[in-house]
Amino acid sequence: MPHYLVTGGCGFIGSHLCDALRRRGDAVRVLDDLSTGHRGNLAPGASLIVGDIADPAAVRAATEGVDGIIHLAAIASVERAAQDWLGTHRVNLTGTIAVFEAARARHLPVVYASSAAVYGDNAALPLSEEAMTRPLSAYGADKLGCEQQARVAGLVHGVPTAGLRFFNVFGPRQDPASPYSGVISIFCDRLARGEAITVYGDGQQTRDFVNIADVVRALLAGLDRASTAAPVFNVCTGRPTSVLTLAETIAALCGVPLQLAHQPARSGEIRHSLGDAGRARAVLGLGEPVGLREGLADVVAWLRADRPALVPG
Ligand code: NAD
Ligand code: UD2
Repeated sequence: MPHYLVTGGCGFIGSHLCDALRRRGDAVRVLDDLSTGHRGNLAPGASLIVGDIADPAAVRAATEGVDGIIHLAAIASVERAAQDWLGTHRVNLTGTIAVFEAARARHLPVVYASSAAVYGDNAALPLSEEAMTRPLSAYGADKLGCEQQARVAGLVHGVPTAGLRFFNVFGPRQDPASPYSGVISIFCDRLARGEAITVYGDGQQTRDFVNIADVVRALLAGLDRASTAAPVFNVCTGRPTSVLTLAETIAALCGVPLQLAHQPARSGEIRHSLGDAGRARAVLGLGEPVGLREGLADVVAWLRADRPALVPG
């Protein structure tokens, strides 16, 4: 049975991936410092090493005996990267180099998380992987650094990699309590309680919201596509949704009136983000993405099951 190391496996995306690997019978080891992840997210049958991704000895030890690495550990927030520039750089870029270095020593393939944030304010929508990268945030700049180090890993050190540029991922287990959480988990949580939400800017900014089930499919397919050419793939739907439309859709789904307050746009805010899913469909063999409404209903159902104090459906 194949054995994988999943870094960040106690987080939102990582825990869903580990569940999928376990379901197909693979052995799974998780390396996570539990800073935003939770022990309770650990997939049944997976083992956990609590450690820091930027500690090369911890990463090297965690890779012993595995057949491949899926690297998801990161400080996954544009806002936090703005506040703690150097600290997030250490985790997001130095941590990734530590993973590539361990993979070099043990001859392992690596699938790693990049982000749509690498495109920054490029207005040539939809964004294909060939589009120019112009990050607007420290977070996006570090994710681009990961991709460039992946190129070096392949060309200089013979490490096969595949980078997945996730757009805005959503689904159950995204923690709505954190102010750094994704907009969907925050809106679903507040609206399901009948509370007001905050929209940054005019709410006309758009995002390409991709369901966790599609992200897991892309990660599993990425394992077969890692190569020393260091390919990157968009993981997106190709469908734009404005923040305001998102809020209206969730309010309708929860059967509550929409109460919202506006705050100034965030610094480093990208106005429109929309991906071209063509390469991922062709090379990773991904099918039609899960619809937004269907995915939102899953999140609301999960929140209601997890937090019975919410307005019942
Ligand atoms: P998450 O915060 O739920 O998961 C990240 C995991 O990494 C957590 O379990 C956390 O405890 C762990 N971690 C953080 N710092 C660590 C460290 N120093 N050492 C070891 N473990 C550490 O976030 P997520 O949404 O699941 O993101 C997973 C990956 O996908 C990240 O690389 C993120 O940048 C990327 N990504 C996420 C999105 C999204 O919309 N959620 C979009 C683009 C890219
Ligand atoms: C970026 C990346 C995404 C991922 C994520 C990690 C882009 C396009 N996307 O997501 O791939 O790496 O960072 O954090 O770079 N908003 C509100 N009210 C709220 C919360 C958010 O209006 O209470 C708005 C926010 O201003 C933004 C949109 O919702 O316009 C999405 O915000 P987000 O924090 O969910 O994600 P974003 O786009 O910064």
